[in-house]
Amino acid sequence: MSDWWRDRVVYQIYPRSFQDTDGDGIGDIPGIIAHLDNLKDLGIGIVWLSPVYCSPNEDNGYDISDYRNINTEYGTMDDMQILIAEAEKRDIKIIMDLVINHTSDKHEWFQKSRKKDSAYRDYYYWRPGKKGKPPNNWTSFFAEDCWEYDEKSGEYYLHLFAKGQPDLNYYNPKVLEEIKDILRFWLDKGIAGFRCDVINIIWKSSLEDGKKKLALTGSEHYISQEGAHEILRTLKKDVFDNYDCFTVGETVLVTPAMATDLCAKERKELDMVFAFEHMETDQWFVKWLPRKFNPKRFMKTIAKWQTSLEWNANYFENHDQPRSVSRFGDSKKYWDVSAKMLAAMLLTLRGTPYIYQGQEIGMTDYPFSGLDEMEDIESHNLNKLAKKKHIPKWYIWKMLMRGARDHGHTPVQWDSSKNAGFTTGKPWLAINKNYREINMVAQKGDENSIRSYYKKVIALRTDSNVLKAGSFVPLKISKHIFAYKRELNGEAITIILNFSNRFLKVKHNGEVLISNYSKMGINGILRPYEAVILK
Ligand code: TEU
Repeated sequence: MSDWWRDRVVYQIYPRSFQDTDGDGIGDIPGIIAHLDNLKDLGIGIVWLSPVYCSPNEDNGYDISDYRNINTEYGTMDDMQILIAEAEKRDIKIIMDLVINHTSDKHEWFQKSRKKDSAYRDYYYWRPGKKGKPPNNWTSFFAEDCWEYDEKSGEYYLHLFAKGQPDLNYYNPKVLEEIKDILRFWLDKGIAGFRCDVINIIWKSSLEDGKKKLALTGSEHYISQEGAHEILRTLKKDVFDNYDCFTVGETVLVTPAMATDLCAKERKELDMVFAFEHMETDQWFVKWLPRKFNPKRFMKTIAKWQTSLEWNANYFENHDQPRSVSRFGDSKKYWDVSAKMLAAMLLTLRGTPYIYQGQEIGMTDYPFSGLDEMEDIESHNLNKLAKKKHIPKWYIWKMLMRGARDHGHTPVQWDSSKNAGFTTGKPWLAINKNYREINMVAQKGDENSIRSYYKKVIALRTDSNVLKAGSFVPLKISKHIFAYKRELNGEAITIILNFSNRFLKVKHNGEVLISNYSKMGINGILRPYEAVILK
């Protein structure tokens, strides 16, 4: 079986915000089917679907109550089958989100587990408290305690995320068997792999107190433990190896060494991982503490990962992150060229590129005016915690504006009609007012648009073995310039990026394959946010 996932470009769909077809204000699977031709036209080869399984939506689908059924908001299993078949007709593979660190507390297993004498008790972590306090001092990813007391059984259960997301206990071998069955269920339906949610934290090597930290106290007991590696090897051997599929792990707090252990070919665990370090270069310790974006720090981190790992899963956006053009580019004066420059970089690094819905048209952060406009549980929890800690209101707002995941959740802007063509009903989350200027239809018809640029660079990559498989050689990282070469069998492609709003002098000889300015810059001088790809 070939490593086809190395040659394709992935597009992430957050179904809730993609396209509504039944007027309930929530995106659905028929809406995805309706846009498959659009994705094909862009040059997409793989679609990653954020969760569409049954869920009470405490964390928008990342709290699964039934792994074998589709959330009725999104459609039916028939819709899902049609989606897989229609995608296949267009040679687009579908991967699903695999959320197995936790389930929803509404999942049947947990409902049964709550009863103390049940055979399901050990599917989760239940522990008695310590002198009226939780079993340990760990804190959750969502700015709260990570133990919830259950009156009935007199014990606490562990939840590293929201209360409604109890952690599964992999010390019980039955749990892994259940998961294997679920994987086979979906792979048999024609799914081509999984994006594995927080997969490097599924094994807790002990439940002892953690060293006190600003965030995530206790994480030394569950980040990339040997137990997680073992589980991954088992899943690969017993399930994944029997299918033509691939896995990308979402791996929190990993170093390049840890990531290598998770995805080096010979270890037979995952095919690639999403690391976070480059996305943390504009924060202090946690994402809620914003730090001025420093291109050099960003580029250096990218170069470090490019040269440390054999293969990377490259991304600048996803459903947990603000919009990249607002963050790493200039969404005001240089919106167009800075979005294109980021596209050039994403698509020419070594690794599999992941585009998040709306990124290809340069969607921007949302100008929220208050917490009541935000839906995300993480933002609401952060607000509660920060208030408790007496952090001034204005600073809490600054934190929220920087970190709110809802920036990436506002509905996709399809056209300039009412509600940006997303829904005929009331959208579940506000639509960015800039949809009349920033939308898909307008950009599809304009050969100089951001979307057309994405399309061009995707095509260039798809046709180029150098860009698909070549080595990454850093050439220059200065305050604002990032230059690197991709090389394969004596052939080379050079990429030069200007991360500033100034004209900068950089020698670039060679045939220009693509520049993000419609008319070429002056040879040797890069215009603001210019990207050139040279042969
Ligand atoms: O995210 C894991 C994770 O680390 C999140 O906490 C994320 O980085 C967060 O925004 C940090 O502040 C995954 C999913 O991508 C996310 O959507 C889920 O909420 C989470 O797991 C729980 O399943």
